[in-house]
Amino acid sequence: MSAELWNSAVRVLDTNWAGDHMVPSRRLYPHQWSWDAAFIAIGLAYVNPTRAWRDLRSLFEAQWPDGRVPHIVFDPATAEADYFPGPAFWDVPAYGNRPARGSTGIVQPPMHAIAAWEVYRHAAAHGAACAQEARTELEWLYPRLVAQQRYLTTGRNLGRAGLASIVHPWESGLDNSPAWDEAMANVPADLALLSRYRRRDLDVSDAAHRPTDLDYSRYVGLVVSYRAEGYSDAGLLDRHAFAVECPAFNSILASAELALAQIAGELGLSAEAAGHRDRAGQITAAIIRRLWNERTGTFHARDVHTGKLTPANCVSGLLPLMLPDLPADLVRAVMDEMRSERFGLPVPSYDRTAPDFDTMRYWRGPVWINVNWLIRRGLLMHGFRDEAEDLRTAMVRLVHRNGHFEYFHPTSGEGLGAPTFSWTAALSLDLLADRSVPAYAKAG
Ligand code: 2M8
Repeated sequence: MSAELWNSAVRVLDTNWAGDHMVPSRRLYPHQWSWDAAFIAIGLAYVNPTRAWRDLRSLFEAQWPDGRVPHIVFDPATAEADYFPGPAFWDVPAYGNRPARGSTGIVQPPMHAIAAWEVYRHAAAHGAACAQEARTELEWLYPRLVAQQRYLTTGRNLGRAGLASIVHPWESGLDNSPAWDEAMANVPADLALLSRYRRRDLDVSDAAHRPTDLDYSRYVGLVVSYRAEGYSDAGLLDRHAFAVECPAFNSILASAELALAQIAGELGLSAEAAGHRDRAGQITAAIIRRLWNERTGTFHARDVHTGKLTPANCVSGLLPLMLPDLPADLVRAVMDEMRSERFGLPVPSYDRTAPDFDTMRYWRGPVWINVNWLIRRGLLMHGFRDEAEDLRTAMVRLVHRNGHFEYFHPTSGEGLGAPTFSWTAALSLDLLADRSVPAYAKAG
């Protein structure tokens, strides 16, 4: 089984390589996506580390001067009509040495420091030349990763509590998660605005699997709102309808600081390494202070406008398990929640018992490999080796039986969405190859 799965994953990644970057899927997502690039690099590290570094480099070459790493880097060779909303809709200004309309103006979870460290860790296995390349690339990336963190922890500290806010559901990567339903209800929905555009995703995928038109009208309206001031964050809370602190996004933000501590240590920057560990500790403390719900025993997203925690139980509420300094009683509570009838392994994206649990629709029920990969990291981090191994086996079986799909039906395992999806293939390689515990020091 392993050789067959390994070879099919390699084929997906070969097919989706576009010269200097990877596309998530040729038809549905024909540009480069930010957090996809990180998950993809983690898998490419085993088969083609040069491409892993090239993909990360392509993404960070599009970094904005303020440090933000755009959620999509547009491929100029792809037509505007092949993805909506495309470069003309986002209409970002020229920046650095990049022409106008080169990217979007929003971000995605900062998985890249984690990816860079993982690729670096595996590079030595490919011989001296790869180890040298890895060192050069890590040195190039480090200051850029630091700038990315600085942007998120300062420019996006909209709640003034030490957490990054997302200002668009697309920034979470968990686009139509029920975690945003309450906050999105306060975002004006202008279906007339949407009617002026064509939803390209519906040409190439099943509408029952995708976000609704109502969702899209709000997504588009939020872009128009952010775009109006050139994607500036100054005074954003006063003029923008959506600002949310997400437990998954912020857990990745804190984990990125820990990865940066490892990277800085490797580069001989011990004072910087200590700074990264401190910041990881501060973000962890803020996640607990702001997003923990004693009553439900799990984490919830906070709407910065209303101060309310979302009532929905989503996979994002389990991801603080990634944090090594999560106190033992909270680890126990998150584990109880994960083992409950609401979730189970592999974890679905949403509470299985919720009346609106939807087995088909994207981030409202289906199982995704990337978030389960993150959950596995958390399990390993806190010593749940048996469950981590069960989860690894379950993910490998799911992909082997059903294919390298974008997401999976949470009961039948049927593959859904894009059929040759890059992060599923890449993380399958990692799951087949890497059974080790991530080497992270505690933050405190
Ligand atoms: C999905 O999001 C894009 C918008 O960014 C879309 O629906 O068109 C999400 O699953 C996101 O997490 C992912 O990065 C992206 C590309 O795979 O697709």
